[in-house]
Amino acid sequence: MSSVIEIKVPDLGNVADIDIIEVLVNVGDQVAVEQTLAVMETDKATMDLPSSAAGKITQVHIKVGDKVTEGTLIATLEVGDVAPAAAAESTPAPAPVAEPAPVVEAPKVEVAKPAAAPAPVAAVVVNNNGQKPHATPSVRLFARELGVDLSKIPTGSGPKGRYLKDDVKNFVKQVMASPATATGSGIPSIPAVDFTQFGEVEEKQLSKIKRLTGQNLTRVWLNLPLVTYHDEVDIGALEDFRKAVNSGLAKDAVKVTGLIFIMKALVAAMQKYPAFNSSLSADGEKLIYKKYFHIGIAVDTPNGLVVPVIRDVDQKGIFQLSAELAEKSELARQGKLKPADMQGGCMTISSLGGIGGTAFTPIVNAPEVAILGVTRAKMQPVWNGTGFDPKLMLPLDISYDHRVIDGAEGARFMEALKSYLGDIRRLLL
Ligand code: CAO
Repeated sequence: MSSVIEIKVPDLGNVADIDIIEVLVNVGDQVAVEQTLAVMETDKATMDLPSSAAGKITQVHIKVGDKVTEGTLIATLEVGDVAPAAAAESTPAPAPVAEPAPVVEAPKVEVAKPAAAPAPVAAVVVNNNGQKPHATPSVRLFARELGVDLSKIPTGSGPKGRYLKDDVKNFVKQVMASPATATGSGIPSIPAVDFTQFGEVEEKQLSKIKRLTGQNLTRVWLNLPLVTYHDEVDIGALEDFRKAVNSGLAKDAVKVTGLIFIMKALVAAMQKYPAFNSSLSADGEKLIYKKYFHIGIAVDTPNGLVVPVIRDVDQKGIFQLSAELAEKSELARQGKLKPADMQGGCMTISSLGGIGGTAFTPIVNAPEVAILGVTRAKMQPVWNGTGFDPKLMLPLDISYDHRVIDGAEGARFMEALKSYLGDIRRLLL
């Protein structure tokens, strides 16, 4: 059997004529115990007016701008199977002040809560000296639920600059729409500068590839704890072998570059250390180990960086891989790669060796967990115990997601990779 109860303003400790600044329910709404029905504000504090019972609102007796005092009727509620006497006993009370460092004492209230009621929404003491953003407890709760720091929102659009729910919603929308802060990191954006004040300028639209790459790199940079480990390996023997292989090729055949051997050596190291051929599950709880070995190769194109994927590198020979890389990198430069050509990579190689460099810190192509950077090999004196030998040293950089790979494993992986590149006969073992 249902009954009707009246929700009134409780004892506020000799404070009268308090403004109603928000009414959060309408006739017909279903409300839960302790759900905030309205918000009051004095010149020093804001307080929620919670419901003492669960039920359906049949009448709302107040509106924004009304002044209320102890006993003022707020709403009438139809509740199921509750004796009116019991309901009347649980007169609602504003929830106690729970935010740190209140600047004034909260109004004295008699709190009469049902034993098993959820923790009430805290009434918040608002400091109007700018120390705490001006917002009602319900808006604060809403902001907290979305992880929004109210102080990051420049202005509130409510009366006296008070933050409203819409301000929080708009802020979230703005953050989601911004590629640079798409993770909700709240990092302040780079301020706009009028460069014409310093000299002549020209504006050019970024290519689509550059824009998309930029968004992806920013996402990875903000989400992954990256470590980069640098080392170098003597590739003198490998280069001799590569030259011998190329000298035996027909004139129009695709030349084998060092990168092809690096791909084969990388796969062998991934087979030895399978964590490098894994991805974290979206909830971060599991590692997904891949049994296939598809390697992405970063290719420099006039429109920006693209990463074609060479599939099943473990099952292909040097010449087949050379032909495929030549074909894919040409398609990339002509902007003719299909989306499928750029999907499914297990690990990426970013080689700047044809250009120069001694070391760099490549950014992992997530959800992959590691990337290998390569710069230009050069002759260097290497100490042999009694004197210096001239050696062709290839610099290698490996960046990895530290959530998946720890430092020692990263170093061991690099040692394995170096052992294969230092003596490619090891690939046969
Ligand atoms: N050390 C010394 N020489 C190297 C070398 C290295 N590490 N890597 C390549 N070379 C040499 C090659 O042997 C070749 O020499 P020859 O002309 O005498 O044969 C020359 O440099 C050019 O090589 P290449 O770049 O055409 O071929 P590749 O297989 O090494 O690389 C590709 C192919 C597609 C990776 C490359 O053309 C490319 O686009 N590189 C840029 C990738 C990039 O932008 N990475 C950055 C990503 S992060 O922003």
